[in-house]
Amino acid sequence: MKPELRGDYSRAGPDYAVEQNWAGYSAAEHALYRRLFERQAKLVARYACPEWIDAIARLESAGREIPRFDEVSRRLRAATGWEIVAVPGLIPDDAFFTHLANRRFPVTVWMRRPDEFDYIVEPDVFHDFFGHVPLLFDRVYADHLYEYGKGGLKAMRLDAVKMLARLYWFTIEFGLMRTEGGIRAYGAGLLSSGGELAYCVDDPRPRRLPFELERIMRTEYQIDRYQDAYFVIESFEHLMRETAPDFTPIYARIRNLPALHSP
Ligand code: HBI
Ligand code: FE
Repeated sequence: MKPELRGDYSRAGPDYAVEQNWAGYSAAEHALYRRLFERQAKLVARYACPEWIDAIARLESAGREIPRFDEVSRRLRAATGWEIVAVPGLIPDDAFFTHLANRRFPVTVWMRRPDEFDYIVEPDVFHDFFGHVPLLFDRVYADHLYEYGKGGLKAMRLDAVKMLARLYWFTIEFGLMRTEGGIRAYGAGLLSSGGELAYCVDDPRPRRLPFELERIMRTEYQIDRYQDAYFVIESFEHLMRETAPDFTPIYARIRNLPALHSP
């Protein structure tokens, strides 16, 4: 992986899996995790989608300390057949897609520093666990992610990963959902963010666009600031339906069209 990544890749296997080494976390790291959890816990009732709220209730120990991945994996396997695979951080696309295509979600093992309480560039254990893991308990969401993983391996063969990564960005990381109670967040980047979780729902500035696959696949995104546009699904069933077709003709059609910036 790129040298500037901060995780310890020295003991990673060929699939980039590592031991979580739960005993290795310091009391300070558990305390920081708890502070992050408590900050978000104040916001999720108002801003998170119902599926996430239902799932976190089943992970009661999730707030006290950094979770034990093997313990959660046992619960997760029983619920949707998924499990957590501990990784040192960001991993190459083929390893990432292969894990998803085998119903394994890569969760980073390291914890951010206290000075990164409000913003962190690379996903740490809090972003990955708090943002991504609860929704893996939802059958439809989990099935979509499984299809995404298989689609990712295909996209690599078609040199279309850049287009597919935008789909992941505007759904799994920064997606919004329309619910009876109004717009709610399901994206992990939103659910784990101290500021963007309220912003994405309440702030009048960002655009909230109906889900449109081809438009999403053409839309550039910023990684170091709040999004100026979000895409809104009606439900995970809706997301599943919209992403069911074979993407090959779509890639061919949009590959050489200019990227869209402010969607
Ligand atoms: N690795 N650990 C980890 N987590 C991710 O979310 C991730 C990754 N590698 C590649 C990647 N995401 C994206 O490039 C793909 O969605 C395209
Ligand atoms: Fe993420």
